[in-house]
Amino acid sequence: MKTSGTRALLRRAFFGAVGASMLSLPAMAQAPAAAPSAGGGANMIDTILARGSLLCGVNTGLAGFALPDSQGVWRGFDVDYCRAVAIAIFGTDTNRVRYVPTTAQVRFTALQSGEVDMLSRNTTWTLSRDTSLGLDFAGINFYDGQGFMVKRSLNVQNARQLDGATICVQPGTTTEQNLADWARGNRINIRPVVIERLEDNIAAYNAGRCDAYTTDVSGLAAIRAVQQNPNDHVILPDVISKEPLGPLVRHGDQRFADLLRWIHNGLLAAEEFGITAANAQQMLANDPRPEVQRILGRTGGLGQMMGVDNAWMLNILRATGNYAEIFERNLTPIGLQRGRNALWTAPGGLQYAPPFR
Ligand SMILES: N[C@@H](CCC(=O)N[C@@H](CS)C(=O)NCC(=O)O)C(=O)O
Repeated sequence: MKTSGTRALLRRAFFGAVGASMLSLPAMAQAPAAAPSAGGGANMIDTILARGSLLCGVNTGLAGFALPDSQGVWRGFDVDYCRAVAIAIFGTDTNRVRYVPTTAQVRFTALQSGEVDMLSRNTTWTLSRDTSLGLDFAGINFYDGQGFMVKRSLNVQNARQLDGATICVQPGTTTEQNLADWARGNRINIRPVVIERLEDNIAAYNAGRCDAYTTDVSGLAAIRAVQQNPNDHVILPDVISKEPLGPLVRHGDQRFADLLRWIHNGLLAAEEFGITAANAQQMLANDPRPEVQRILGRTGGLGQMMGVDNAWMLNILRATGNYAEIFERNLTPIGLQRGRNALWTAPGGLQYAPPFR
């Protein structure tokens, strides 16, 4: 259980982050960086190396996923994926990632225009995003689904009881579409209140302008964790959609997409083989299993096949730890359990890495 001290810190960081992003967003919109010929077959690894940093599009501020701490250092599950990519490319993440906060609405334009090299934020893989937006999803690093949060005092037990309710929702999201589908499909009458910015949604929900707030369950957990009294809010048991979340890049450089895909696979494989931040170096020296030696880069030349150093996964693992370590450091504190995001070897787990060979 989290202490109220931690909660106060999370709260401060959350609202601080949102404030900062409000200032930086108009500037971002006006100045879409020197685009590395967006989508046009640019060699992203070389572009990033030449620039000296990775431009990683993250959330504007979601506890556990992407949020600056009290020192202004970005932390979270999605942030660790940005760091991992920088480490694969540069060998280190020290000052090699520039975090660009992106709202739900601007995120795809930010990626298409070249303002960011990749998105690492709660983005659902859908057919239309994968094809008509010219983007490529590099895997599913978090299996999620859409839920509802209500005030405990409303005494609502399940989503069906939301008939007639006002529900706050952000535009530019699958959330907005699913809410409409769900209401229509179940003949439930809801009144959506579409509010652009996350913090304005939360303010509206807190002020009682909406009976419920809806987004991915992971987002609800993050938002609930930074509420004044998390226990005053309930995440209903109903999950009305599939939200497979993962990092994405532009079409045009398969090598960069491959790198992201295999970083995620590498984090999973490391968990499967028991390679951690603390023991990676030692396992490189002592572990007799050939696949462990290939993951850690002693044999197989797998890094080279992707255009990075063979020690790519060793370096990443020493910095971020494996998938379980990333999950436990960032998401366990906001109350999320592994569930479907457990390895395939655990009951109900869906996370599965193809072979390292
Ligand atoms: N997974 C859904 C929803 C993702 C999403 O962007 N959710 C909102 C609500 S938690 C968010 O992150 N907003 C942050 C922002 O716009 O600043 C999607 O890909 O459309």
